Amino acid sequence: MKKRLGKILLPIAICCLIGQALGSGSEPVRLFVKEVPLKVLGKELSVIAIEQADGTQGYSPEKNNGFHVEVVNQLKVPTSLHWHGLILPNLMDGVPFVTQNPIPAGKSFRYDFPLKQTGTYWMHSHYGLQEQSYNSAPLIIWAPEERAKADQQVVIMLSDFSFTPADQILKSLKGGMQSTGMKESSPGKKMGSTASGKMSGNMGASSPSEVVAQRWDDQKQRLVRTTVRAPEAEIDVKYDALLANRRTADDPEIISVNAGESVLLRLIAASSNQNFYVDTGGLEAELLAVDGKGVQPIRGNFFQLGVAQRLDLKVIIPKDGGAYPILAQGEGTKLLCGVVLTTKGASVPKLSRTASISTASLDNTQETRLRALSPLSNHSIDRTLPAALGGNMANYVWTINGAAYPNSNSLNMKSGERVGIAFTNSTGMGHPMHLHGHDFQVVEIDGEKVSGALRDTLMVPPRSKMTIAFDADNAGVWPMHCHLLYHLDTGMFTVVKYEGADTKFWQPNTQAKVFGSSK
Ligand SMILES: [Cu+2]
Repeated sequence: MKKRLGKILLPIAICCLIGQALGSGSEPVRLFVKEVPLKVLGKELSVIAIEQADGTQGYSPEKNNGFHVEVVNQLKVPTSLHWHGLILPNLMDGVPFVTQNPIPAGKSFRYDFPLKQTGTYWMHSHYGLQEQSYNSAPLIIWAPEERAKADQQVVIMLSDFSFTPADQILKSLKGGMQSTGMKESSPGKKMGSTASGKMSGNMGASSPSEVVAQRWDDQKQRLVRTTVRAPEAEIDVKYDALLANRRTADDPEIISVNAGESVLLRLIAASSNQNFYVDTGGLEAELLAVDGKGVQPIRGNFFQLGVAQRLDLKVIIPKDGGAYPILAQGEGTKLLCGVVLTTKGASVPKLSRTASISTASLDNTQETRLRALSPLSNHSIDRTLPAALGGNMANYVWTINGAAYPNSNSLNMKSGERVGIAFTNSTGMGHPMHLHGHDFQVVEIDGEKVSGALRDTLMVPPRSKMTIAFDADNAGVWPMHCHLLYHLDTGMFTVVKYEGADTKFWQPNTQAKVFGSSK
């Protein structure tokens, strides 16, 4: 038996070694993009999942083995998967009409590259509005130091749910804009209408009321929940429910944990248009990483999480055990979702799907406190590119530097430069801005210089100015866009382009044609 096993294992080992040396050629993990049933609030519907043959959601490779995936498109329509936050070769980035052609129905596409990072990442379709149908999954990159962070680790994917199909949400956003006739006021006010199946809800900047917000408790040096009299956050899509690991709060995932042990919560905002506040309640948490990248630990029990961002929160289960809900409230809503951590024998509380009051906008309370564990090298910025975030309400169009995609405007740079991008948000909504293919550092927040977090997605709050910096060391054509799906699909999308980059796949006009297709 041992001999037989040796016969099997030896060729595999040799194969792996060759594969590693070449950076490709390893046996890929097949990821099936397929339709699956999902029951939400008593109704059965068909959504999308990214699963391995054994049903595992997504892909969680060992850093040292590299990334080896064959995406098999089992949908009836084209797709393409983006590996969010990964530093990878340009043509592996998975963005249709920027770095590759879409994967046709029934076809597959191979992705192979070495891994440079570890920690909490995720994958999602970059095709049309498929992300709203949960064409997304976790992507955790393992290494011994990631495993050593806690006794137990839990992935919590947050998403937003509407009974209204995504293309109709987009239609009502566009239609709603026209019918409300708000043309000339400030972009913030103009962008205030709300789309949902019912076309009801938070219609823009409200007058101050009691809302949930985050506060830094200076005395105890921790991030906490507070309530303030302030306007409710502006949102433009009103969802029917929020989901944690695809489940509503009244039917939450119950996760067994051990008394006295540490648990690392890897939270992923895989939502399409909904930002969150994360509440660990009675468990004191230590924020260890944002967007997969280490920060100097910050304590607290209340955290901000913008669309597409991640939080690694370490909690310790008390010695006498118990049941501990981990909740997320949607920004500008009363909607809640969550999971429950529970020790053996503890009675599990019922969770409500709604909070008693709504929330304020995400702001810079948390971001100004974050310090990268591994900041960029000490070097001044060679080139600063402006990125003015705006909106034009006449037809629900969101813009970067006054232009809506598709256009061939790009932010241009040269290899070897330290590049800054200066965001100014003149609108009334926050925009979670994502740059593909690079880690960047937050270096300035509202006029104040900081050695902030390394990230791949930056929440730029309403009327805020923030500057990021990164080293132009990964040539190509890289998308940079708002990660609110209905903003990116209506123009808040551009590319950063290296001088001399190969642009053969970059076809803005063709890309724009599939924006807005929900399948
Ligand atoms: Cu946006």
